[in-house]
Amino acid sequence: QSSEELHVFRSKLPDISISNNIPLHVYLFERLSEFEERTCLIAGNSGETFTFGETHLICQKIAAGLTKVGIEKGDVIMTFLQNCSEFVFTFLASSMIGAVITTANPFYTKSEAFKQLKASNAKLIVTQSHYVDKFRDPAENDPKIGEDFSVVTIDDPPENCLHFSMLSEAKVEDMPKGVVIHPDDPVALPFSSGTTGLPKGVILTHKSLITGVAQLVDGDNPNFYLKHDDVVLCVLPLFHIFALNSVLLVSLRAGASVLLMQKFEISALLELIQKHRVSVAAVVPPLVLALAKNTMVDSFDLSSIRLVLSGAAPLGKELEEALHRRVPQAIFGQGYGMTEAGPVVTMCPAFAKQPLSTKSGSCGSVVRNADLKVVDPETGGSLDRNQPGEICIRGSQIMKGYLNDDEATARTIDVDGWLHTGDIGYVDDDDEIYIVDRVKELIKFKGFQVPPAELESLLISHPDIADAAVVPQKDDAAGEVPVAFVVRSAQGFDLTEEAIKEFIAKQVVFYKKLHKVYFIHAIPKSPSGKILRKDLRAKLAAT
Ligand code: AYL
Repeated sequence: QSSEELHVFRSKLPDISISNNIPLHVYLFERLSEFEERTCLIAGNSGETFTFGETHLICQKIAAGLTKVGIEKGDVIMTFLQNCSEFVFTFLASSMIGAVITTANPFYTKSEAFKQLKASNAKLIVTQSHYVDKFRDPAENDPKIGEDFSVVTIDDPPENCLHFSMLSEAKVEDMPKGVVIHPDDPVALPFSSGTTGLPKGVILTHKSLITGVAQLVDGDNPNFYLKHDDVVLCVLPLFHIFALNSVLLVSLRAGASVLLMQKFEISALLELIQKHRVSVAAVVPPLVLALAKNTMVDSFDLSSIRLVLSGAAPLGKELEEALHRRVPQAIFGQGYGMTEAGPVVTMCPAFAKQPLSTKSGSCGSVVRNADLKVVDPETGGSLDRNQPGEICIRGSQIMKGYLNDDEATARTIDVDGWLHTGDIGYVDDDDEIYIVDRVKELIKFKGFQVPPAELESLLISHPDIADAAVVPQKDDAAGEVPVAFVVRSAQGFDLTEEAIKEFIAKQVVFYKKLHKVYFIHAIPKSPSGKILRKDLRAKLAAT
């Protein structure tokens, strides 16, 4: 930074003391004796409920069960599940024995699932029986069920798999004794492509996840104030950090109930909100769109909702206002974050116990106990208010680094501890932050990550494709969709757009599908060989 002034932005909320030197599960259940009888989880489809006391007991049993099936401290367990109580139990039980959860999307294709399985070196997968086939018939050097990893299903187990009761019916007395957990030990390993390249394991430690939760719900004046009688909607997937942090973990800590929904279906959602009197809803922009536009909404009582948190992708003002007209009593606000950032960077201060006003379109203010700066992407110097630049965040909540990728880690977290988000934003005169652009490659389809590098490597593996680049195209419903620029190889002159789309669609989860293919003579690249994505995006804007 040399002689220039360093502009650092801090929360208006004072720093608090955070007990981040204990294991995550101990922190989350710290007030168990107070919460014991309260409802912790509500399974939306069955109506089954678990109190905090029951939840804690089940988790301890599963911790014993995991040990019985050979899981030890440091081992990785993959959850390949939609939202369900078993996800929650497995996550917390894993923390209890010092193991690590890698969360994967159960809609992943076989090749996506195997990639994460191999990269994370998971020893156990917890899933549903109808997903097990994705882990069968491995290729030559892929891990094998029964040899390299075990599979537990939460319903009737198919061949070679164990039933979840194997874990949940273990005895609490058999919990391993003497497991010592260090604050810097990993506890979660979600995958993210970050600012560039393929998906990578994001190492989140006990300390980072505790800090991330405490920044939201701890202190006398919590930034994201949850009350004991709150019912928090969990319709967004728990395998993604947004719901994991801002729905599940914060509710556990604060003693609020979590209503688990397996998947988004508008009428079931509206019914559950009405029935369970949901008071806090975490949403993504496409869900806001559905709620704002669907006429069914008018026939349900949504008066219980007091707070709506939107995150994971940009939310348009018009959309926010349209939904607000339907739930006028609710406070609206955004959170902005990134898996690697632990995850929340900024949060709406109108959600605080002593609320501060916010402007529509802002993503809130930087979380407490953290530093934020805005840097000029050209010079690297820090910028003052109202000047857009790359958002950087520093604090104990950020990831330890990427799994087995020191180079990507060093590219993302600099020597002074700043995590570079790849997002362009600015801080206004009222300390509110606005995200205006993204300099990283990442494409966001309905808040889901679409890493262009992953699609490019698939495209290039096609014998008739000589070169390819994937960039985002604006889309009303999804925010952005991936589109490809393709250079056909000499023998590939009759390769069609449809054939390419199908070739990709077979290999990827629904939100990574290509929406359009443009044929081109050469991919524009910098002298060092980097794809000039800006040029391609400009080309799209011009069409
Ligand atoms: P990842 N507005 C605009 N862009 C956003 C926003 C937002 N409110 N939130 C996230 N993004 C984009 O890792 C941004 O480009 O985590 C960011 O770098 O899947 C990228 O999404 C990160 O994608 C919360 C609120 C967690 C948000 C989050 C972040 C989850 C997305 C907890 O309470």
